[in-house]
Amino acid sequence: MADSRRRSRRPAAAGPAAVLSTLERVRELGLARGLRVLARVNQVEGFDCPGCAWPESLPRKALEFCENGAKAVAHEATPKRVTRELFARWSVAELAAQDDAWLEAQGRLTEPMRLAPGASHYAPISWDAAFERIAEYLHQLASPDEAVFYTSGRTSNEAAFLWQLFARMFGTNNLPDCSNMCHESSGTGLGESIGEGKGTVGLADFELCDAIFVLGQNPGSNHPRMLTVLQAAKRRGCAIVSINPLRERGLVSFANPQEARGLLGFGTPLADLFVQVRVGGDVALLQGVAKGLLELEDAAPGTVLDREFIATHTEGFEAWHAALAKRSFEELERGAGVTRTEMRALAQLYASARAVIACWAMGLTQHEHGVANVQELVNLLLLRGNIGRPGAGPCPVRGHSNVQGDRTMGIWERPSPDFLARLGAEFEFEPPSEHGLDTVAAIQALHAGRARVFIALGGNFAAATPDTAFTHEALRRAELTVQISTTLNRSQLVAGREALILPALGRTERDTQNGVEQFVTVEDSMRCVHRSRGRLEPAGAELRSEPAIVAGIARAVLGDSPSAPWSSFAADYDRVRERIARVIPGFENMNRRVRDAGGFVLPSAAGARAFRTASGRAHLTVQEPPDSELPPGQLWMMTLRSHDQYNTTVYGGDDRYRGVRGRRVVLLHPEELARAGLDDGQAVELTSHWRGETRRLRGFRAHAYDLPLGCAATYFPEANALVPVGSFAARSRTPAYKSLPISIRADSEATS
Ligand SMILES: Nc1nc2c(c(=O)[nH]1)N[C@H]1C(S)=C(S)[C@@H](COP(=O)(O)OP(=O)(O)OC[C@H]3O[C@@H](n4cnc5c(=O)[nH]c(N)nc54)[C@H](O)[C@@H]3O)O[C@H]1N2
Ligand SMILES: Nc1nc2c(c(=O)[nH]1)N[C@H]1C(S)=C(S)[C@@H](COP(=O)(O)OP(=O)(O)OC[C@H]3O[C@@H](n4cnc5c(=O)[nH]c(N)nc54)[C@H](O)[C@@H]3O)O[C@H]1N2
Ligand SMILES: [Mo]
Repeated sequence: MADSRRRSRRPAAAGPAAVLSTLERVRELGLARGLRVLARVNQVEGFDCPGCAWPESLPRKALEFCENGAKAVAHEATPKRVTRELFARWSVAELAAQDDAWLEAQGRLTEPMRLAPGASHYAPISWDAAFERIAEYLHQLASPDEAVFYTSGRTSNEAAFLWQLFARMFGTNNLPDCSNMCHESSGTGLGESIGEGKGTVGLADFELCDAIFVLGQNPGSNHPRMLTVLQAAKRRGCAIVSINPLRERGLVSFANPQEARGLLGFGTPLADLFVQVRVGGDVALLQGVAKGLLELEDAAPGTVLDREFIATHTEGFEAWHAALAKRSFEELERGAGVTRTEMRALAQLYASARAVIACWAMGLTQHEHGVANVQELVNLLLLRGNIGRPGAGPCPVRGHSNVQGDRTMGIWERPSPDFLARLGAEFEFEPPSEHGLDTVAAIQALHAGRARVFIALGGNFAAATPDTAFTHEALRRAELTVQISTTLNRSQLVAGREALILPALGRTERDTQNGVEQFVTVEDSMRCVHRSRGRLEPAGAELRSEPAIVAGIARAVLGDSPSAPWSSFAADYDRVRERIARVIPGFENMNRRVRDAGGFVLPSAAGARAFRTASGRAHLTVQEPPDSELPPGQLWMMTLRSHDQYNTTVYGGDDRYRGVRGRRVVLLHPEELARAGLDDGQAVELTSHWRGETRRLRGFRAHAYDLPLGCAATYFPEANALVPVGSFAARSRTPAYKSLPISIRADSEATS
């Protein structure tokens, strides 16, 4: 545990460098246009930032965006265009030889393109002909379950609702999404423990808590607007704890660019306590903290645990207590890589805080024990009744700006019977009840030939998924792959026998249907549903909105019918929202309420201590700390985002806050470097190990870095080839992107 006041040579997060970097992006759009765009980000009458799902304040600040949000916006609003001439000049093989950053830098897609079977180049196709191709392929399938309908989390509620309706009317629940790779462990863990898969807190709770735990999250890069909220909490005396193998910059020191001090680069230290847990060590750590808490309770009975809450609202306490009693501090210290002194200090801090919020992201979810991580954290919250009262509760911080909303709309391969019954009643059909394919299962089904058509509503499936070689082979075996996208990316180039690219409008752009301007809606990480309306001139006259594209496909496949009039849905999104209001609880009067400034907040039953579990109580669950032992020479590797990327969209090679340049690097403790006989900067080869299988990657460079012994870090998506498709979290099936056993050796043939 280190003191946050220790002096550091690196500059504070955000501050002048962030402002300069933002201005640089804006200049690419032309200064006047760029500033006009940014003034609209996250405003009541503007568009929802496509960056992350962190909520906006009400009333809105004049500038509700951050450096990285500005990058995402500038990327979408770029003046560059991918035209039919580019596709005529470059074959698919030639494009595939370019790196991901080059592909994305070509700009916005402008018209539908088709790669005919056996062809070397994409060629233009009309929208109607493209929809007909899709219908032809879907109609010749032996079963609707041979089709896969993927969704990425930027998709609006309206498009998502139509998309899942179409898939189910077609006859399948094969609706994998990016959430399968993201917060699925949170949804699964929270669902079992507290009866619903979302967080229970709102922004107001951040003004009332006494401590905030931030586990496995790097808000400085991935949710920068969260730092402002942490800073405000800190200033009124709230304690902030970061539990992370890395001392992430944004939590060490934050210079708020919205304040004069911050603009000059003066940083506020945010975290009071850093617990440098080993990669994969959270279950052991949290159990150690719970042990410390029980010691405090024994020393002063009745003052530490919330006995009344435990008795009234939970079950499983005795079994949980008995299981914990059997664990020794020795074994927990080994598992966590943290001493019992630190565990006890954390317990003390937790016990002295009246109300606590626990925030987390991918550092907890992307492990084989991802669900166990989340549930052990919930156990800790339940022990002191830290749920369902002001200033307290679980807060999974979502990634994509509407990933939570897409789930609410029914994008899920395992829909509840209740949801299906309501959907079937509204649209007069019998929805399929059998569960569909999630992301991992979809890859395996495509590989085995059990799935034959793959259609993606956004995202970059070929690059975001694990086991790159296996996944690419799986996509290539498809008969038809379709990408509904805004930019050129890997997934369009790892094509099935036939492939289509359908260019979509982005968030920033005006969406006009039948001469009437439309808006869409999104749900943020804290259950607030609100409008998003773009104002920019669309990047091309041929672009269509996502709702219109989905409706176009559905109409070609299923035809318009009185119960599902697709053309009418696409013409007026109010008609889609009318249906959402009737099918999805909490959306009553959606059209009216979403027009209120700031929208409306979906209720949380767990947040009112009404747990929707079978017993009506929250569960304390018994978790087994994962085995942390590795054979000699192996390390636990996590894959991370840098400061200069949005998921698979890489803007550049500068991870500013971590002071790392270049992306094909592996970060290691200096002692691990020495142990492996490597020099800082040396060319290395990485090998992952899983159930006797190995996967190798060359062309990496070793980089000495402050992270725990026995651990390593690389960047996503460069390292995805090392992640076995079969290595995923128990129950949630989230790929174990952050606990991969690897070995490293010098790459003697590399020219460095
Ligand atoms: N600018 C920008 N913003 C983004 C994104 C982006 O790529 N760029 N992506 C969006 C998306 S989809 C998502 S899901 C979020 C992701 O947001 P994050 O979850 O913050 O992203 P990651 O880089 O995956 O970082 C995971 C953090 O977990 C830590 N960690 C890794 N393993 C462990 C562990 O075993 N235990 C603990 N305690 N910590 C661990 C890492 O050190 C790192 O700080 O961000 C969203 N926002
Ligand atoms: N190793 C490793 N792998 C990971 C992760 C990790 O931490 N480590 N994180 C995982 C996580 S958390 C996630 S969420 C997934 C992300 O997986 P995805 O969501 O599939 O991937 P993205 O990179 O966000 O998708 C970017 C593409 O979306 C398209 N796009 C952008 N905006 C729009 C839009 O408005 N409409 C449409 N139709 N298309 C649009 C663009 O063409 C762009 O190329 O990756 C996962 N993969
Ligand atoms: Mo994500």
